[in-house]
Amino acid sequence: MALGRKGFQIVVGARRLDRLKRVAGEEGIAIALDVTDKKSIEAFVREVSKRFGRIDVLVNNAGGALGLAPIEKASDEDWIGMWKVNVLGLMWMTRACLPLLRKAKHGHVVNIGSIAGFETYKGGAGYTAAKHAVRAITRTLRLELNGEPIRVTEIAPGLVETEFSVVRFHGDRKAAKAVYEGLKPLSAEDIADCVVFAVTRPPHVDIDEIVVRPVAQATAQVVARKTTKGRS
Ligand code: 8X3
Repeated sequence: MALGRKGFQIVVGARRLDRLKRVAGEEGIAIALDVTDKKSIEAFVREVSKRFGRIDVLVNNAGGALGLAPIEKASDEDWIGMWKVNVLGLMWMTRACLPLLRKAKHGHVVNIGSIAGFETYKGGAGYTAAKHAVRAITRTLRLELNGEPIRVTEIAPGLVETEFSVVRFHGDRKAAKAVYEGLKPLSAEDIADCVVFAVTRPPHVDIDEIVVRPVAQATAQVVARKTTKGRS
C-alpha cells in the first residue's frame, strides 16, 4: 500500500479475496481478479471504470515460476501456466486498461519483470522465456505509446522472498526456504519502494527500467551465502 500512502486510491486485484482485503486495508478496494481469465479481467476493469472512470497507474504484478526442469523434461502444464500468468495475463490486463489509462492526465504502466528477463539459467527456460517476453512487451508498449502521456516502466527484481519459490517448487516449503538461506533477500516492500519511486517522478520523467537485487546476488545463480547462522 506504499502508493496509498502517497495519496493514490488503490484498487487491488487478485484471486484470493480474503488475503486481498487484508492487503487493501481500510482505504484500498479489493476486487477479485484472475489475470488468466478474460471474463474476470473484463469484470474487474468494468468495476474500476464505473467507480473511477480512469486509471492513473496500472501495476502488472501477477507472475511467477513453475518448476525448474530442463527443457528435455519440460512440463507442458508448467510452461502453459507460466505463459498464461506472466505473458498473456499481462497483455490482457494492459489491453483492457489502456482506454482508462488514456482517460488519465498522465497514465503509467509498471510491469514487474525479473532479472530472468535478461538472464538465463539451467532449468529456468520456461520462466526466463516468459520474463524475456515481459521485457519485450514493455519495450514494445513504450514504442507504441510514444507521443502519448503514458509512461512505461519495468521493474526487474532478483531474489525477493515472497511465495515465489513455494509456487515454483509446487508447495515444497523446504526447497523454497533454501533459496533464501544464507543471505538477506529483497522484500515485497523493497519492490514497492521502486514502484513508488518510478510513479512519483515528475510526469515528463520516464523511468524505463529498475534492476534491483539483494547485495549478495550478482546474477540469478551467483549468490554469496553465509553458512554461519545469524550472520546473514
Ligand atoms: C526471480 C528472480 O533471482 O529468483 O524473478 O531468479 S531470481
